[in-house]
Amino acid sequence: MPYTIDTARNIFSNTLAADVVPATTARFVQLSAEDQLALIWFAYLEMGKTITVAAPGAANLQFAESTLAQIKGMSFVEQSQTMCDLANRIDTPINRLYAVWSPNIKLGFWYRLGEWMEEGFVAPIPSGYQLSANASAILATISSLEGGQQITVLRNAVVDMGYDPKKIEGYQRVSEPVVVPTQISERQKVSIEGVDNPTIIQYMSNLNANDFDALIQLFAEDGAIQPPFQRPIVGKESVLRFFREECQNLKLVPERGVIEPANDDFVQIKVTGTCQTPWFGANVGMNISWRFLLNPDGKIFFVAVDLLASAKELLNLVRK
Ligand code: 45D
Repeated sequence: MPYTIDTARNIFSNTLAADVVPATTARFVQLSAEDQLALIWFAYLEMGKTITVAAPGAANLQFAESTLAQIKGMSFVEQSQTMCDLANRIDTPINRLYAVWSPNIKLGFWYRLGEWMEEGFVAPIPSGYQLSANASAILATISSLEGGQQITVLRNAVVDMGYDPKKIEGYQRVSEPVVVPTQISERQKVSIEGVDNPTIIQYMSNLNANDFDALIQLFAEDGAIQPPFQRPIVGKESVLRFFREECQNLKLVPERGVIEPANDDFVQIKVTGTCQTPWFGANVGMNISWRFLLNPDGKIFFVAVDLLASAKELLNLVRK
């Protein structure tokens, strides 16, 4: 039977992803808006004691600048309402703007609001705010997670706020400009224990170099990528857009892997290692696996990127 995207998703099906992340996100979105904001505030403060988030670049903030200025000009009551509206995902002008921003713009926007909350320009979480019992339990869960899982929960919370873009007719996404790829001579050589397949080596190297035009050439026409806890993004055009909008300045550190033949002259390859986001750099190494299915032409038909349940999973290269 020829592979479909759906059957491809099952390769190396014994890979253990950090399901605690979507489970925690699902609990989080049930909370009241006030609780959501306060919980993130406490989680962010707590995390800030051990890991520092990098200030967003100007490119990430330029599209949020006028909205930020608008919020800064509001009264504390209006500011609190605006932040609650974001968490409540209702239909407001600001929520419609927020909806079409790339994840990095959304994160940069909240980074700046957080700074202003600390500096007294934006309404703080009321001192002595009491989290509900549910919110306290979720905060305890988040605190117990490893760093890569914590920042993924926070990122999810931020990405899911605002109005639902699918409800905006003909919406145009807004994302930061694409940076120039790293010069070939400056690129670090990739080596992966157990995997010398050129498509895989080039995938890692091109992604690390922000060379998305070269990267997309490695994919089959109907190829797909499945980011952690997301549905597959299918077709070269959509995959390229995803790379340009959401994958700049990542650092992939693949360590080891296995290659084995699959049906119909396809090849399946699993690689494990870590990945860094520009927001936290080497402070947070996320434990990752890449599950590739290459077609007989050596093109990527499917790749799933999973955030692993634990560091122990990095050694799970069983051929299943
Ligand atoms: O509500 O091979 C306040 C792909 C309180 C590509 C706040 C990949 C109120 C292919 C604190 C102000 C991308 C799939 C809020 C690989 C409030 C590929 C602010 C994987 C919200 C490997 C909160 C990449 C703030 C991966 C400012 C896995 C929170 C990338 C900031 C993962 C949180 C990246 C930040 C992650 C979180 C980044 C900056 C998880 C960043 C997370």
